[in-house]
Amino acid sequence: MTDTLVQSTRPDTAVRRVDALVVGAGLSGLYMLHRFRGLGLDAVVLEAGSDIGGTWFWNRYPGARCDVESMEYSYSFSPELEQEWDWSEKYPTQPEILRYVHHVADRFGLRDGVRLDTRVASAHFRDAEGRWTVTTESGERWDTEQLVMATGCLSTSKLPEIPGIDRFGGRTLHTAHWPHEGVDFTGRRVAVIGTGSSGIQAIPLIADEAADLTVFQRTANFSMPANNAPLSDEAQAQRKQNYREHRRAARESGFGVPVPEATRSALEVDPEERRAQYESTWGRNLVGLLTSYTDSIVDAAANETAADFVRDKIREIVDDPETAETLCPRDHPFGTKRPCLDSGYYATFNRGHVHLVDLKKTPLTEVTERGVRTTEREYEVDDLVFATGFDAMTGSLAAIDIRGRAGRALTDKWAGGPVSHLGLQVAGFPNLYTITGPGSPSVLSNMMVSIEQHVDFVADAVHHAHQRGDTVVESTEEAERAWTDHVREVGDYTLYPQADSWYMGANVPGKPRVFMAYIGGVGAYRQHCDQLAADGYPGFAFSAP
Ligand code: NA7
Repeated sequence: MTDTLVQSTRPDTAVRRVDALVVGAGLSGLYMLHRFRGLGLDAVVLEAGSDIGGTWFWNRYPGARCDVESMEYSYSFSPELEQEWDWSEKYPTQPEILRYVHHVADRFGLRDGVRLDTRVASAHFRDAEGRWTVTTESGERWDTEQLVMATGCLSTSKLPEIPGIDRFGGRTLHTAHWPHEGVDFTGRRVAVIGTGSSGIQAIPLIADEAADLTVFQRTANFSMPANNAPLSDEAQAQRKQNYREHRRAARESGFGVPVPEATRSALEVDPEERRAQYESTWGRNLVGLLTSYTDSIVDAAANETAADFVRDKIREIVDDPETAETLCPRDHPFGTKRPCLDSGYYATFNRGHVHLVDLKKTPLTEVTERGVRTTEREYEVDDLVFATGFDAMTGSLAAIDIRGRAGRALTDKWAGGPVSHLGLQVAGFPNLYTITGPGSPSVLSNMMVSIEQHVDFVADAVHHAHQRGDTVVESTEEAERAWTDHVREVGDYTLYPQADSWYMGANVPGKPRVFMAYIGGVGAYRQHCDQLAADGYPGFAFSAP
């Protein structure tokens, strides 16, 4: 470790003093460590898990896979790394991404900067010194100038708010806490609750093993075929030759994935041509259908043409018309909940031992000793799989007692929903940075593109401060207000606020209903951030207490 031990006034504890603490050793935390070390800073990463990898360490359920292509969901900061790493499939599996993370940690010598099994409990800013005291759950204390929350947007998992979950006598699993040794469902009766990305990826594979599988669906989701396949050496070599150009296009795009820019409204083309366009995107990638026309995500009628197209596909695949109708999403515009990429999800419902329960008609009421009960009946199962998602974007920040100037709690400041400057900083919380935080493109983008851009922005801002002889960087209230208003305005222009999505906080009872991500696009967002840096960081105050 690079930290120095400083004896505190309390004889029983030592406070470890560093320049920078990073919370979380996922893809953002590790790159942040690399950048801080490049600036010559004494930096340490605290990680709650027993190993590095973040999301890809925890989410080990069958079929867990990224929905962005391997060669795009990878770091771009090192051309040598880009050239030497080979991906085996179009879409990377969780184990392959985890191998990549370990390779990166070894290649850049990052492991000795990470403290594993260390969960942060609190972070309190000391006004007079302009430094943070960070305390871990085991009582370790750290004293740091910079504090970067690289805690991920989907890291605090959640269970349904129904009684009896502890009562169940069989195996209980959550997709986000999957046993490392794997789970054998052979011959078992299984219930899966939740049909977001995790459920949709896991269900076909669980169905392969289980004797009987019941899927409990609250909201039908739009899913498209991944068409996953091995990556050929030629395809990989070709991309590697053009990597710089491809990365540039990703950075300038809307979602961090290069796709042709739409020029026309979905409503100005005739239905045949529109259908052909949608067909050409089907099975290509996650964003092609949504970016086919200029108004797909802002105009309800335009959006409905895409939604109709997917519903027709579902009806083509699913044999039983009633099951097909239950699987057809009707309560939110296409894309306003993150669409899924699947491998055989809808066809799984053609298998005799797979059943679908519509929780909109018969809601869950409780978990019993033997299974789950809806308003209609009890379902007896051996295994209960929760694919019920996360307290997204703010959950992992709210779980830490974060206090800024004058002891103000972040949860207090965010009581009405998150406010931020660029999704990166919160006024009154100096030197605290949230990587891909609420108010930035984050979950609406290829996370790798957004992670690298945020980490680079933070490293550059800290370096700029130090060059001025300052140690404190703090967003102003005005800049925060203006940015938060802008995020809301752009969000309100779209259809996103119409959905009961985790983007809106709607999956967590009592959470303020606010569209938490910035939909202005990663390209426009990057340009704005770059301009601020070029102009000497207006909206940020620099000081040296
Ligand atoms: P998601 O996408 O939040 O999906 C969770 C699913 O669980 C979703 O279908 C929920 O229905 C369902 N859910 C949540 N709570 C309940 C209760 N109480 N009862 C019944 N059903 C419930 O999480 P994932 O892990 O699948 O994916 C997260 C992201 O990871 C994904 O978007 C990608 O970015 C990768 P709801 O829709 O809330 O009605």
